[in-house]
Amino acid sequence: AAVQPLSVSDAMGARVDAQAWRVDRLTKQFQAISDAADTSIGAAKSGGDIARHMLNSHLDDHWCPSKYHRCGNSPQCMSNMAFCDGVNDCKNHFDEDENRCVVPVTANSTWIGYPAYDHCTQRRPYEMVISITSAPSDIVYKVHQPLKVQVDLFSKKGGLKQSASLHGDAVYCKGSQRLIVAPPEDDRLEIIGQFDGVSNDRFKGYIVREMSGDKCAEFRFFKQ
Ligand SMILES: [Ca+2]
Repeated sequence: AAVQPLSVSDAMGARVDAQAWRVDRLTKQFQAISDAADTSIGAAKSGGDIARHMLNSHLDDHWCPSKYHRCGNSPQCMSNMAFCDGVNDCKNHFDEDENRCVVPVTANSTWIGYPAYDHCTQRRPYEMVISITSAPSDIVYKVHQPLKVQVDLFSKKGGLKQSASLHGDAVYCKGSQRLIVAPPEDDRLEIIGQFDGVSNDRFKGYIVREMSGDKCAEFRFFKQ
């Protein structure tokens, strides 16, 4: 049989499929990153982390299974995907709480971070600035807000000040209240910003090895 050339509608269909596949793949990648962070944050049982968990009972990683969060002070657990999707899932409606569903990392906001410790970055920056350059409105999943970010790193080498400006993709997950910045450099270190559910003007920025999910640096970020 003769091979039929691809029609225009076939080609369009293939393109839509490819786009859907890319979005799906991206979502899965972010989910994997988020899971890795869940694991590493759950595994790090320093005094500071325990205190943080005690202060923020609804962020207690041990109460609910992975990918789930507590409905506030209620014992009910709810999937991350159910948070801020416009439907009340928690009995106490905590998943649709107005304050929780705000995306604190708005377009044009700037966040300045200072190292608490740093065992892994190439540049050992004394200051890291994350600027949200845009927040695209074509949201596929309401629980995830895709973002474009600029990361500026300020460091010193041999007494000389150096700076580097990097651009990349990020996503804010309303369920886990996490800003996830894909690795902006070839060292495959990603930045995971964890908001505490109380203050929307600060977050703890963990530098995480993409493959293992190990935290190897921490920066404290404040909104400028
Ligand atoms: Ca919901």
